[in-house]
Amino acid sequence: MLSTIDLRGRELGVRDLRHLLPRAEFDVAAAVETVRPICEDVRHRGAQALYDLGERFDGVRPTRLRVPAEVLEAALVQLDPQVRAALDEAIRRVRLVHEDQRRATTTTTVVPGGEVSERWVPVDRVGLYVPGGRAVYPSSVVMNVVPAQIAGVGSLAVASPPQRDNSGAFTGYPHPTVLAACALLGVDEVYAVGGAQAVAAFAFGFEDDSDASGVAVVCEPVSLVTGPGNIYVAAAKRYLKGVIGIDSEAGPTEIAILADDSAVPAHVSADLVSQAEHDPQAASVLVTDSVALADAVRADLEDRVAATKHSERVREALTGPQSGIVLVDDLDAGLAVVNAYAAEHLELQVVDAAAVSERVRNAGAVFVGPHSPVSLGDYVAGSNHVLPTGGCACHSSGLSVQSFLRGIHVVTYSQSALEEVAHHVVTLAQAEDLPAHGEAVQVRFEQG
Ligand code: HSO
Ligand code: ZN
Repeated sequence: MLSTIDLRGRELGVRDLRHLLPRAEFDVAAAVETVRPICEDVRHRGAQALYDLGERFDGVRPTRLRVPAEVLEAALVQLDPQVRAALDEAIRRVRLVHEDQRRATTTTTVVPGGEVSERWVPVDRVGLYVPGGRAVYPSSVVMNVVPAQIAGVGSLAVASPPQRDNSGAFTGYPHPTVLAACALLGVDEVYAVGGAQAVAAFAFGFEDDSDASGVAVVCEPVSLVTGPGNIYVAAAKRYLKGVIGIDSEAGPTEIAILADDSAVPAHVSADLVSQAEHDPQAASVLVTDSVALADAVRADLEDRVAATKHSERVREALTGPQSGIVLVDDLDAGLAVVNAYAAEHLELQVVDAAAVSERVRNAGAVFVGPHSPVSLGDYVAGSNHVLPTGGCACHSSGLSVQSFLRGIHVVTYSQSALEEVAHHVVTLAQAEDLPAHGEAVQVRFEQG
């Protein structure tokens, strides 16, 4: 398990490294062709399309598209008390961290009488997608809803696929633990819609006049859609980008571990398996200068993979071309590798990990030292788990309060402050052959 990429003794630049390092091929462009008719069906047939598409893709016709309040309440009442305690603690910690991300208005006095402020204004309405295929993700409800609420988003809706095997009051609705997480966070607008059709429903809105309440349910369009999903969700986000804003096109999850011979093989192995459990296309990459560690991790993986619940999925992920062990000469070479790879999650299991973490330039999130595994961050570290994948950590950040805000520049100049700089406006307007720009300033200073 885990192929070896031996980079020892080689001087490699970023371009070479990106070429040599394992990475999943994720053809979103091809999937856009698949989701186009689905999104167009939702645009034109609205609620009826959503019922039909649920039946076709989720294997169950949603009972009602909008989850009734009493079903949300029932989910909270029936939530296992231990799960509730864990979710409460996750919410508390994620709130603590994200409250520190609030942005205050800044005002810069450029010259006396000339000011530029920046106001941070929340998006009016957002749609949060919570996947529900291979696993259920109440933790993703927390990671999406908390920053949106702290940003001050006024209107917030959640969509998650109806589950085939829910029974009783939950038949034809999203997983009850997802519903309970929504209820815990005070989210009351939840839709039993999954996949590409959920992104389209958010983008276009819809009206459902077949709702059993007898009152037509109206889902207003949103301005921004966030949240992870499979390749079809990513493709729908790409197709509808422009109609809506998006956070990112989250791909299969990735873990890279930079480890030296101080690392405990069982910890490294367990962490590699933990993220491989998400998806056969998930990537688990170990970067090390220690052949002894690499051998010990491989040995540990044999038993661990055989014994783990989702063994088949994990084995496929670990034997896939996107996963492997990268052997390097030393720590510096290892850092060059992980910076070129730009993993969604990077663990540092090395001597003096805190100092090494300051040299990390590209990663969605960094997990420092022996007691900070990625699965801590997935649930209760307080950090966000919606992170850039596929190398996007080179240019993008994970989900945060900032993702739900827009900075608006507010420009206020007095007459004298404008007059003082007018000649520069006129000069630049002439240089760009846009003289009317200059005249718009000059007209303010013409006599009589
Ligand atoms: N590791 C996933 C998040 C997650 N893990 C949710 C468990 N539940 C992507 O960061
Ligand atoms: Zn995870």
